[in-house]
Amino acid sequence: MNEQTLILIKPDGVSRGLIGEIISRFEKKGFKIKALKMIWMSREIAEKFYEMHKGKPFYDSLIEFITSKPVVAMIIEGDNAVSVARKMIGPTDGREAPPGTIRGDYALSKQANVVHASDSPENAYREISILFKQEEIYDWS
Ligand code: FUP
Repeated sequence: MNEQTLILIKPDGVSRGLIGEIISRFEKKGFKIKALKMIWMSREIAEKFYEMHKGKPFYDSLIEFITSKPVVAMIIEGDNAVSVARKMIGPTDGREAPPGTIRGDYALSKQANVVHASDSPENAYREISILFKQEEIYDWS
């Protein structure tokens, strides 16, 4: 099924010069890039984005981290985009993520894990609505 998902290149990925590498992986896989921008998340946006983690032990540190430097946000589209992108990024902890996944190849941390991808179509829709306006999204058809 054709789907959209939200990818974030996190502050560690941006500052380590991995923007091109990460975009390239999704492009080469066959996804269409529907929207792309570098943003510095405000605390308010970050809290909305990660609202499901509020109250968890890592929450304050996560908000601090994601607002520390700019991130690159993009919407990609393609067949089963949500689950395929989740497989491509790998599990949360870079130390456990298998080689070949983005986190497995570039991360050695659970927090600074280079990349985010929405975990469900509902969350993809929610996250896209938080970060993008309709006029920022390109219609390839
Ligand atoms: P993921 O879906 O793999 O991005 O991971 P989660 O939605 O469970 O967590 C969101 C982010 O919170 C992770 F990318 C990193 C951070 N986190 C921690 O720092 N410590 C944890 O124990 C769990 C998550």
